[in-house]
Amino acid sequence: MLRLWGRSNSINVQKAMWCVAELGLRCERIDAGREFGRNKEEWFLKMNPNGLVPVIDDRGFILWESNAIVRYLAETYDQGGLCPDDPKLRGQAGQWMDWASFSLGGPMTTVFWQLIRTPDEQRDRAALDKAAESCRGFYALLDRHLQGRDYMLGERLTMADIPVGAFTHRWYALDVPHGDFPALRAWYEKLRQRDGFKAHVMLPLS
Ligand SMILES: N[C@@H](CCC(=O)N[C@@H](CS)C(=O)NCC(=O)O)C(=O)O
Repeated sequence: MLRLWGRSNSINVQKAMWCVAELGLRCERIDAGREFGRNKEEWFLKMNPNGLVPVIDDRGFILWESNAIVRYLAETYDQGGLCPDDPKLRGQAGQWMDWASFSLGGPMTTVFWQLIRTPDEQRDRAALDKAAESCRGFYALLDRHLQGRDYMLGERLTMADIPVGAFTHRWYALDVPHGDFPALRAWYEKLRQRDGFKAHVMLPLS
């Protein structure tokens, strides 16, 4: 059976677990990271020398990095579905997955840490406002992309939706001005109907 190490409130764990749920795979999730510890122990560092979650063990095959995990699971268990057959579409899926991590992810992490993990009196308001403004710019871009599309790559959910979808849930759960983005909101409402999204992404922020 597939095993995954990582606490349920980590966005990177959420991406992987949402993917697992979309694929209908049986998976044992073991809490690790922050208050659960385990991730700096020797046996864990043998799996992931970075000491970070998530990590999966798929019948002896160890893999870390959440986007790589999503890509591996989609390719292994749903080629032609979550993982598109067409190499061009697959390339675009990778493009949006990397964009979520390397463009949107930076300011989203600042907003999340400032609002959820930093006590009010220690908050850096200027950094928070600047990051939130930057996020609105990225969500405006996403809104334009989603106009006329049901999902990131067109008519069906693919692995391209997973990282941006997880960030978008956080965005709407964070207490900042979100901007008026109808296509983004319509896509997000579709994600909210999915069992895997409900179970693994729509969790209280902590
Ligand atoms: N690029 C990595 C980042 C992994 C990462 O930073 N994980 C965080 C949780 S989101 C972590 O393990 N933090 C330490 C901890 O929870 O103790 C990925 O996408 O998997």
